[in-house]
Amino acid sequence: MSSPSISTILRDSSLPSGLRVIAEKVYAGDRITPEEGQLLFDEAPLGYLGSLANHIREQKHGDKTYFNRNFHVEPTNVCLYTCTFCSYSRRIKKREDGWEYSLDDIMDIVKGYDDKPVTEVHIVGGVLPQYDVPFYTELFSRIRKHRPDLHVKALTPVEYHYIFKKAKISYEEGMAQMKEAGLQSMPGGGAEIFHPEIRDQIAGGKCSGEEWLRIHEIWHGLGMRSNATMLYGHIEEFRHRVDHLEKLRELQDKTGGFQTFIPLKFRNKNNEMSHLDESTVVEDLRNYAISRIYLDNFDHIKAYWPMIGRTTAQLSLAFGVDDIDGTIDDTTRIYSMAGGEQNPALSTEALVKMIRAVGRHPIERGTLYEVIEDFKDVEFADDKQYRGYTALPVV
Ligand code: V47
Ligand code: SF4
Repeated sequence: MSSPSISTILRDSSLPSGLRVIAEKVYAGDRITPEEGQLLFDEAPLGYLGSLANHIREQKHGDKTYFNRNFHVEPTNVCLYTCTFCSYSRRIKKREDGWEYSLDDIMDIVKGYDDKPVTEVHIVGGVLPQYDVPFYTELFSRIRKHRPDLHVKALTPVEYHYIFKKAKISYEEGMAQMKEAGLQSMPGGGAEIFHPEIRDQIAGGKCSGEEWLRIHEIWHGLGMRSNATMLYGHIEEFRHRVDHLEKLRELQDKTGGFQTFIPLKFRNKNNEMSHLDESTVVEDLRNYAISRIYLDNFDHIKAYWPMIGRTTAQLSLAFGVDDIDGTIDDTTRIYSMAGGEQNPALSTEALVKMIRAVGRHPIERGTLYEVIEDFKDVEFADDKQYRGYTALPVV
């Protein structure tokens, strides 16, 4: 895939000096400042951002594009909190409209995948008192015992902060217990926007930005890995996004424990912020590219396709993204309820074809980015055409 190179960008005499300095820094492999991050959000054109972000992406990964085979388990959609962007949760007063699975219910869901070649279970859901430390330690150890090859990626600092407080144990003690029980990594959710000016309005009551960062720091200190997200495109300003990225970059300098950054586009169906317009595709691509440029110490930038749709996910691969997640089944309701894909299920073959159709090299990965299967030379029966995308010939 080709975008104008940075040297082409640098030959453009009409390029404003601030943007030229940033392009020179990226070319030299240097870090940009928060002020330069702000300038990118305020003024940088899409084509310029794509060139810089793609340069970094190709320096780090060439054409490699990662996906994994996972499934989601959501123990409950009833929640004590009332985040204004959440389309998924039911208030506790209306808990009869939701679901609250027991340990056995969840194990039945996990067992339903026994004959499927999944490598990861992603567990996240609402916050309720019965889902406490003993519940989750029992769940993690039962899953690991039942299926040791399945990587358990579970819960966020939102749940951990709540359950450790309730159990009157420190974050350090709590995360050590989770590791002991079989937790292997933490997903990136619950980060939203760290800055209290925004967080207090959209996610008041749940853990603060500092607490979110502290729990990840402790987890990394145990030698473990996690992801990070940013929920963007609602009431925040660009300066709040820069602040969020800066805090993640600072923590990553300290621990090196983050694997992937996942920008999450706010979807406006069925929630208290439905009156807000959603960000445009151009804004989404600009945000991916700036994230790639800013987070020089993150290995991967992920586009979560069930949320942004397949076509934007394909486009994002030219704007700094090198991972498009992956599912094999319809197991998450978080995004379909908020306006994402109604049936977020794609077979491995379909994901591979989506990636190839934009000239990239698909690789199935495990949660920790270990290569499970390289699909560069794997041929499928109908390689010429896939749901309107023109697939490239297999090379
Ligand atoms: O924290 C909720 C977001 C997150 C909406 O780590 C919404 O691999 C948009 O973090 N519009 C949970 N976003 C999901 C998450 C995630 C997803 C995929 C992969 C990984 C990973 C992590 O979903 C929440 C919140 O920020 N969210 N409602 C909405 N209306
Ligand atoms: Fe609860 Fe999470 Fe929804 Fe907030 S985003 S209301 S914490 S389920």
